[in-house]
Amino acid sequence: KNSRPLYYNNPMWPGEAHSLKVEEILYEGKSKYQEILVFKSLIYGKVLVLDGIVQLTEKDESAYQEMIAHLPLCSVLSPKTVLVIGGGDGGVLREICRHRSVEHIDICEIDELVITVCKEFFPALSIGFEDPRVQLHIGDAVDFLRNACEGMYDVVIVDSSDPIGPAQELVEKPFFQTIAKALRPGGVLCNQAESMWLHTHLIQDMLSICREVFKGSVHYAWTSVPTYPSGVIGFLLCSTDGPHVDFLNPVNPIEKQEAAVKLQSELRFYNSEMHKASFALPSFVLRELSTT
Ligand code: AAT
Repeated sequence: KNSRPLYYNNPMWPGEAHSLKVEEILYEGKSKYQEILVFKSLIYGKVLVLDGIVQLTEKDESAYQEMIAHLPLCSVLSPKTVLVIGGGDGGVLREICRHRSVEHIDICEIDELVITVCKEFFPALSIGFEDPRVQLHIGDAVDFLRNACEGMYDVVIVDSSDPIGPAQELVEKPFFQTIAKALRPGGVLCNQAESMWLHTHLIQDMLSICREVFKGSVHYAWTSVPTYPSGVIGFLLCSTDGPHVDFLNPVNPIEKQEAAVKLQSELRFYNSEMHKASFALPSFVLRELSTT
């Protein structure tokens, strides 16, 4: 349609766009917060797009959801309470639910329509909402965290969209401070942290905020997601003051967990080798991130 915006003008990646052949448009709508689009692509299966930005495709969603969930969950012994910010498709919930030790998962998603649409078009992801340990909260994560109990969570996962639109405040210092407060001593945050090829300044800013706010360890990891801008996406892993967390050598390896054989055959991307490898950074990234 002529009315569609020109997506190569997105300020997060000016002058750049990635194209996927649309076989069929399955859903187009607008919520209070964003435009929602679901289409069937030629090679990547169904695709979820928010405000013109690909959030997931059926073909490569496992790379993102498995890494953002298991990197933090395998870095602490016996995680029990988890908070997910964003993640309305349910894929991160699906991954967290694989951990038997987990007793309670809160999820705070701002846009109820994302959940409704994903339940219809992405049942393999939204299955995450069916687990009885999951409690859904519809609202802005900034407010949710302001009211969260102190020291309540072992792990917080921020699976949020890019910081334009409803996720703007989710890269600012007060937000990270409320997360640190909501974590128990030695608790862990894993935060979606954009592309090392496109957003080194944003990553630098987030890193320096997190180094001030989180008194344990702070690391950057990354993975390959072909349909995200530049084909990679990063994660910020931080721990609060308390028992030391060694992110690089998982203390709670996925291979050693209960029902591990079944679990490993279900995982498409994550394993302990991928975990360790994800912290290796190219020289230009090491240089740019070390000065902050
Ligand atoms: N797993 C899919 C990947 C996502 S989804 C990001 C979700 O964060 C969206 O459903 C959006 O509605 C939600 N969200 C945005 N802002 C807020 C907020 N303030 N509070 C709660 N939820 C919010 C992310 C893909 C990353 C793509 C990188 N280019």
